[in-house]
Amino acid sequence: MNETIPVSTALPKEACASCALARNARLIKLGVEIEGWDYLVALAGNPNTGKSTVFNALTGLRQHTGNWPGKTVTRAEGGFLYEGRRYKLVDLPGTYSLLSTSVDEEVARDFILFGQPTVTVVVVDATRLERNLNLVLQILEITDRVVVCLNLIDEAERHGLKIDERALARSLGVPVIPTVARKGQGVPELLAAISDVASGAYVTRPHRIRSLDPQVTRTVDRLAAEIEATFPGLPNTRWVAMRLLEGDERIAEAIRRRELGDLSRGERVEPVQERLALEAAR
Ligand SMILES: Nc1nc2c(ncn2[C@@H]2O[C@H](COP(=O)(O)OP(=O)(O)OP(=O)(O)O)[C@@H](O)[C@H]2O)c(=O)[nH]1
Ligand SMILES: [Mg+2]
Repeated sequence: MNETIPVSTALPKEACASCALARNARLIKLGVEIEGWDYLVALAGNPNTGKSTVFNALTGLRQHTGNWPGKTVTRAEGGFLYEGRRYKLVDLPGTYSLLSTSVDEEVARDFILFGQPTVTVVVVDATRLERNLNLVLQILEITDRVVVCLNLIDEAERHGLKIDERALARSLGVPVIPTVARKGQGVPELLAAISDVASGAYVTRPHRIRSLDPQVTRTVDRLAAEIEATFPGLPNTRWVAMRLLEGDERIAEAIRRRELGDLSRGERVEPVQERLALEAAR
């Protein structure tokens, strides 16, 4: 399953040590070998944006791809080696929003929120940018380590769309890499961006909405502290607290049943959860 690209033969003559071509030559697809990884990378995005195509290009695996939404229904894992670091890559089902309710979307939501990926790559459809940015903005609210893969650039061009990816990267505060994943175009640049964000060489400045009312902020902080105390180590407790305040019954139920991202497995649920849920429903 391993596909090793010998650096000497893979390196085109014109490649210099630091350019994207040279860096791609250092990719070794590891297939299902994922032990001992240094970085965990999630592939998130709306349905049918090319996540599994990117996954296959980087791991050498053959996740099911096709031109209809909902092909990936569970998460798939594969590995690659790049510039001496081992990466575990997780291909997720498509999701429109972190607030979505279908089971496949819940798999994606749980991993993005509670799987603690080092980097989250959000694969977006360049022909439907506005709709896709909803999920990007939600993910930017919960993590700094994001790379946007602006895929299907060929389709966008066919429709006469031109996207200023530099302006988009400035507005979002994270790298935006244009790709045609099916042809491997932009994949070297995508790898370089993932590596730079993972190592901290590229410090992102994610766009965030900062207009929360001070009273709401205080309440969210208080709830988050109680959730943290009850589920030690659970990430994104402020996000969970906000859902509770909105009266999200599924999240309240997930807390009651200790199902949240499976990260609370083994922890005892204190009665405080009932109180939090009641408080949220009020
Ligand atoms: N034209 C074009 N097609 C692409 C590109 N990237 C992926 N595709 C095609 O788009 C379709 C969807 O790709 P997938 O990789 O299955 O998409 P996905 O995001 O994994 O889809 P779900 O798992 O259903 O959410 C496939 O037919 C791919 O071959 C691209 O850059 N350009
Ligand atoms: Mg898929």
